[in-house]
Amino acid sequence: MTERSGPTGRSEHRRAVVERCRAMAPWWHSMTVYQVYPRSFMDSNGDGIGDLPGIVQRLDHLVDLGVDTLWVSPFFTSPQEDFGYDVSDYCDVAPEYGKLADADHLIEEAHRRGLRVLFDLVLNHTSHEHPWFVESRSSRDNPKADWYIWRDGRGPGGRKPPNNWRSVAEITSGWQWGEERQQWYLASFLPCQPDLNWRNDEVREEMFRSVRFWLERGVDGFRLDMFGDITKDPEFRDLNLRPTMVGGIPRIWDRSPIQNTDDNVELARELRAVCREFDDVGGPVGDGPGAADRERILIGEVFGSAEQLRRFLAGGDGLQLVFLFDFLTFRYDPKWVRARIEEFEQTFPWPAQPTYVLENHDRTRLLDRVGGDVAKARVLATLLLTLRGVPTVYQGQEIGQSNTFIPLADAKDPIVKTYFPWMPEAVNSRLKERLNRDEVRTPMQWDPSPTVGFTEPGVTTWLPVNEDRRTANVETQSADADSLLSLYKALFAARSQHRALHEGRLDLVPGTPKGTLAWVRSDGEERVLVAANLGRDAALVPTGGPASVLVATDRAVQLTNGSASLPAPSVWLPANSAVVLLLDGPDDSVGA
Ligand code: TEU
Ligand code: CA
Repeated sequence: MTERSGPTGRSEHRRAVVERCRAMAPWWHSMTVYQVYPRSFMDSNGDGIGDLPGIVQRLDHLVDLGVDTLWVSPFFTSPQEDFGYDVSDYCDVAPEYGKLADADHLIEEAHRRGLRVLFDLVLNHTSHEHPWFVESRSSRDNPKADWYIWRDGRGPGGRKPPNNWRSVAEITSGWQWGEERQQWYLASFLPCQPDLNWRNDEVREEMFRSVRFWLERGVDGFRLDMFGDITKDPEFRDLNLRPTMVGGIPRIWDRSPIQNTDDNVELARELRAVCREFDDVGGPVGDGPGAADRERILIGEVFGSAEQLRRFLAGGDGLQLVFLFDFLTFRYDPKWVRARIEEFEQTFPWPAQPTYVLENHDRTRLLDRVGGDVAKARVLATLLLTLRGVPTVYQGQEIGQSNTFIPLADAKDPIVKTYFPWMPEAVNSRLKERLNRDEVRTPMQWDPSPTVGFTEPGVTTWLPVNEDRRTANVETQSADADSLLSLYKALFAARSQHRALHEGRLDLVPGTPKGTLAWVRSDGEERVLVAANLGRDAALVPTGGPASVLVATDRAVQLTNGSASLPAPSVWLPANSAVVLLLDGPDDSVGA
């Protein structure tokens, strides 16, 4: 950040070069992502379970909202123990979601509307029901014996795990006993998800074959599940204790031997090379500036510091993007927000792009994090869509769906069933980080009816419908200019209409009043000022000159053009409000 016009000729030169290159930025630079959890988005055939034809039926919602890229969580063949994150055939569709032709149709229908499509690739593990694992576990010398990570145990009869590697939940070992082989297999997430052995060339080739399978069918890229966990220490060294917090979750172990390894960065390069084979394949998508640009993209689900995660970009030869999850557990505090923006700007300078995420299918909804205060949710939406980088919106976030409380005893989520069946409900109901992921996976609310337009009336939905449906639904909010949905639409529209907002540089404004923060996005002559008041009191933020309002979260937001008592042109922001302003002229004195 704050790389303001430098004093030396050299930095001016760099700025000029950057400005020129921005004009040729690849399509994903200005990408906005909408995450669909297929089981809960739209049910087309009345079985209470969302499906691929259902997604197609609702694609126009994405267009109306103004996003340009759809990410679909896994819909491949699976026993659904982890609802699709346990794949048993990478090249086919689970019957409850449709047929292969439905996946093709989804890509086609999305492209026809100018939307890009990302699928979700689970490379770290398969389902234990995948034929590869069934074969692998059957004996020590079958052809796929080495396709998963098998080791002899320690102690008498090898009945103790090979080392101290922990599963992601960390409360149990990462090793599971395989009776037939009398050996242990590694399962980083759940026991039903054995980790593939990526050091085996046949595994690599076979997985790359599945990647090509979807690239050939026209998919624009992939979200990569647990990407940083794939290649582990070849020496199987023990983990050391190092208690810390990562993304609001307590971590006991230093996972560096099994997470974000150099070999895993190498894998990012290999995968990118596979994608590059397809960069010129396929017709144009949409009619925007990047219309003919078929670069396929990779966005990694990775965990660690921004500094560690940047390595996955491999200087432009690795993943194009990594998810930065800090905002999933944001602190509603201008100092915290400012520090994150500074960190992301420093770590991911142009042409790299940071990413911003407030919600996904794993974590507590943001409305629950702000005590149900919609004004705060509106401020956060404004940050998400005006910062420099790629924003992701999770289905239902745009209408302010909240967590649906579901007691642990009723959980379908395997995390609860595997790791926390012992947890008393009295404790669970008080946890701020919700354990049961079902709570954020209830049906998408299209209208206020009991089955919310997700399925036919009277059908029992796979998870219960949230009671907030009466106000948090697409139909009701579409008819209300002051709704959260209308705000999201206005923000997406401003973002795509103003290059400064989707491709411009970002400069934080120093010295704004207590409780506030502000930044300027600029591209050539165009300058947009975003100011947010996260404080308890109203505040006046100087605009540095004349401006006009593009979007405001609150009707009370007001511009003051300078008067005897208030000489500097400013914007008046009530508590918990934000504004997006188009500045007149290329003046550089904002915040002065
Ligand atoms: O999640 C990986 C992961 O470590 C976390 O997101 C975890 O789910 C969360 O901290 C617990 O609340 C990915 C997917 O997003 C998740 O849905 C899958 O279950 C998991 O991988 C296994 O594939
Ligand atoms: Ca269905």
